Amino acid sequence: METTIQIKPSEIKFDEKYGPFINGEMVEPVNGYIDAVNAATGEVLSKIGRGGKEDIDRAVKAAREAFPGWANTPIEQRSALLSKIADVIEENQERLKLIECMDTGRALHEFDLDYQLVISQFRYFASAIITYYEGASRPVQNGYLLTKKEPLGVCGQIIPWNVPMIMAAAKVAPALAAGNTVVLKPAEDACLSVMEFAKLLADILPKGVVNVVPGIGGEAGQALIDHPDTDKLTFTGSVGVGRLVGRAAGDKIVPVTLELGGKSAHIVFPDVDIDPAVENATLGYTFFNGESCVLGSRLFIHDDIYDEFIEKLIDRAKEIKIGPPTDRSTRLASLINEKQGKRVLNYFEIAKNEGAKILYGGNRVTVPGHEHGYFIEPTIIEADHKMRIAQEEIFGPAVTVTRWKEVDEVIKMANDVEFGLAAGIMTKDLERALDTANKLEAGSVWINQYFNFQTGAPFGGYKNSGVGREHNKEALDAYSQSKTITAGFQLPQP
Ligand code: TXE
Repeated sequence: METTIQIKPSEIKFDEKYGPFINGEMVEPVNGYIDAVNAATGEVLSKIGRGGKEDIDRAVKAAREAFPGWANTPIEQRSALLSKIADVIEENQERLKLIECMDTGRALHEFDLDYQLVISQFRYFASAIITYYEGASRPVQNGYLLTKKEPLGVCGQIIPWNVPMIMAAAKVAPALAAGNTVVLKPAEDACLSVMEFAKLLADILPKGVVNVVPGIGGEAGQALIDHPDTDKLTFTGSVGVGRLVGRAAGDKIVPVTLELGGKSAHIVFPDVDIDPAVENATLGYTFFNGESCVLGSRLFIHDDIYDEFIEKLIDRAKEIKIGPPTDRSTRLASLINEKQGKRVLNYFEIAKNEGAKILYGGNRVTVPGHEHGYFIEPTIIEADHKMRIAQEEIFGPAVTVTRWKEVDEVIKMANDVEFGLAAGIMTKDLERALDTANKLEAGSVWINQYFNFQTGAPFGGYKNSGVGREHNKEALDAYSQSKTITAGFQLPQP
């Protein structure tokens, strides 16, 4: 849904500060503010609240108070309000896209896909909730049994910085649809679009139904997972923090959904048309600036076409326009911050030390007027699949390339990794594609078209990529609990 962007970056007006959004309004944080900077230029765009324990406590209390009212709101009304949220995001999307573009450093054109997914999440759950409660009852001896779904209560949700509004939508929409209230902790590195979203919600939802507390992971995030009065935890981010969230949920005995990292295999069979396959592979490792958990970051290319494929992959990488994020023709822009930039560059050093060969790229690029940003060349690295560069999540525009000859061998290599979030297959042979897809340990497998996200299809990971599924009705299960009521007739006295 490409829209004609009429707003210029210079026309975006930020609030001077974004405090935590609690009980329907922006409030003063207890611990002051931190700067929200433009990832590419370093310009301070605004200030965001440095949420702490007290702010989280206030937010959880507000969500708790709002819970009975929201849980008892008729589902048709909840559904209508979710549709309204979708409409309002749609109306404001040009502005939100630009805000998120400046905040994250990602190329503006990518946000067309982001916001298509954001809006469709709210529309999908507005619709899905209507058919979710089918109501099941059956006669039992001397009575009836019926089952019903109930919401869980207050949900603590923590999201990362790479696709802030996709993450917010994937968590908030199903939680609200199922009748829960929310405390959302967005990432300190990029949360301005989420704070603007909170402001939009103030006019739609009852107070306290959604509360948003920005802040640092070890402070606001930790306080949220440790808070004794939440009934569900949901997290997207690194495996390390995911383990902390999982432990906290275990200590409290509350359900948890985790969406963690990935290192997805993209397998190229020898029967492909090389040019479109190269295009798809390139998209697979460069979209989202490479800062995506589903990146097709391990390319396995069949021996018969390896040399030609690599040559064209390099030619394609040379054409990718690296430039200012807000320029619509830019295809690769700035990583989120210096820490992430240095981490990516350090992985290239690790690769060289391991004996991997950088076939193209590997360097930081300077974009005039955006010297603060970490613009990294699309990077193609020939590597053995056991090397660290081919096993660990880099989170940058880089791909390892590895040669294969036998299908069994490539499936084994594809699965020989701690993650299992996504995978890609390219071939014209559908039977072979489906057979391979069945054998891959991955939650989503894309055949001949990488990043083919469909709202309504389950999304989540195998192995260390997480627990649970989002984007579909399974998310409604994850935010609900079932109750069985058995009613007995009184037996006539003998
Ligand atoms: O993630 P963190 P970071 C991966 C990716 C990236 C790496 C590090 O490989 O390079 O993780 O990124 C909050 N208690 N992914 O450091 O720290 C934090 O404030 C509670 C993959 O940014 O996991 C933020 O809101 N919360 C991933 C969120 O967790 C805590 C997307 C994610 O931050 C916390 C992002 C704590 N103790 C990174 N510490 C994906 N799956 O898409 C931090 N947080």
